[in-house]
Amino acid sequence: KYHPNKKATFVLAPFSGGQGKSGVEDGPEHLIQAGIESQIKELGWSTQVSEPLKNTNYESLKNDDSDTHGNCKRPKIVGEATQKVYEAVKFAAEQGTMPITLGGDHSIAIGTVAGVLSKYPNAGVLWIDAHADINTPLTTDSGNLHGCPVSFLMGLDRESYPPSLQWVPECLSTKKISYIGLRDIDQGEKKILREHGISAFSMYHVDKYGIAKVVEMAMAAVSGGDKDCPIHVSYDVDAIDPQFVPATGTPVRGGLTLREGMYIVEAVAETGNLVALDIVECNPSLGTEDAHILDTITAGCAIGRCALGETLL
Ligand code: B3U
Ligand code: MN
Ligand code: MN
Repeated sequence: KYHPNKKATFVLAPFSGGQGKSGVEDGPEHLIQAGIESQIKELGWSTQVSEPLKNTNYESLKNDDSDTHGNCKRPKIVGEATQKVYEAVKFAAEQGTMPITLGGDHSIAIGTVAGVLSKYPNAGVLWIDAHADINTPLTTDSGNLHGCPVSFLMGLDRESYPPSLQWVPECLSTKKISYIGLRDIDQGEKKILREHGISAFSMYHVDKYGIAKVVEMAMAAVSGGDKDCPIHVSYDVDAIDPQFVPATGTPVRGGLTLREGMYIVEAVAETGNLVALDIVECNPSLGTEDAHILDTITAGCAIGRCALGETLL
């Protein structure tokens, strides 16, 4: 429906400043090396590549211990990198292409979601994750900004934002997001989810209703009755169980099977309403055997293919 011409832009976001572990900045290169772009071309898409972070070495900037604001770690580089990702995703969407952003840690979704919502203001966001990523600078214990992107997009606790993130538009309504895969949520996050009545399907709900029903309910929740509602999927690979996706920064057991993880994006593809995809938190450095890296990267590629229609007949 939204992409009859099948044009996609791979936005590479090799950024790790939203959390402490290095290696996640190598995710995009590994996914490209494993053939994600050529696999999607085989599905009939034409592709281009955008590298908004190319001329900055965020890894060297990451060691600046003075870059803090309250409890938040590295707000300056997170603010700068996410703003560049924002511009690139916005541009890709405005050109009528589907932005497929390869992370990097999940803080980059500040840029992707804001970019997509500037082109499609009524888009719904499906946040596929073991974590809710909705801490604010006031609630975060870790200080890692990859645990906070959703709250920045919603403007929660806005007065506590570091100057470098004040550019973020308050673009995401609490009614336009739904989570799938949650199983590790902080107390402060639970309070936010409850107080705002945010739609969330944890692993308990996946077990209770089955993945097909859960995806149907999540899409209904973000679409608000509009059968043509554009959908942005922000996919943190740690939603899938670490037995399938071990090379990620904060693995949590008891997750989605690989098939359940693929089904989510297949079902979105079937609607024709997908307008953007993020694949984040692949960290090849955290594989203790080669098979861990291969499993993680090939799962990332499979998410991309399924989202772009591989398994539709
Ligand atoms: N909620 C915790 C843990 C976490 C969030 N996202 C990931 N881990 N990947 C935090 O740090 O905010
Ligand atoms: Mn996440
Ligand atoms: Mn996560």
